[in-house]
Amino acid sequence: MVRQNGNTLAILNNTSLPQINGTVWNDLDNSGTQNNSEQGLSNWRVYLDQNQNNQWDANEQSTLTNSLGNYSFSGLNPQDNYYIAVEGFNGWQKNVSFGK
Ligand SMILES: [Ca+2]
Ligand SMILES: [Ca+2]
Repeated sequence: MVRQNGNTLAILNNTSLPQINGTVWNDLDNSGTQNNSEQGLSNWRVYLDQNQNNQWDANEQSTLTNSLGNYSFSGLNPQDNYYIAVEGFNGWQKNVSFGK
């Protein structure tokens, strides 16, 4: 999680390759879970930072979160590792990595 101006960006991933689903929200109480009062963040670009340079490169798969802050990737290779990242708005940035 990343704090910026008192807000905390949080990302939850549910990984079941070949699919990754998750949510991006403002974790106001820094609990790591999404409370009822904490709204999802829409239109944030989530991407697979496969070269781990903290930038969204042209060859990296990406998607925008929906109105609830949810995103999903499908058709991934179960043999690979994927590195979820969110493109920073106003300096917010967070990477979450996980194994296969
Ligand atoms: Ca929370
Ligand atoms: Ca990259």
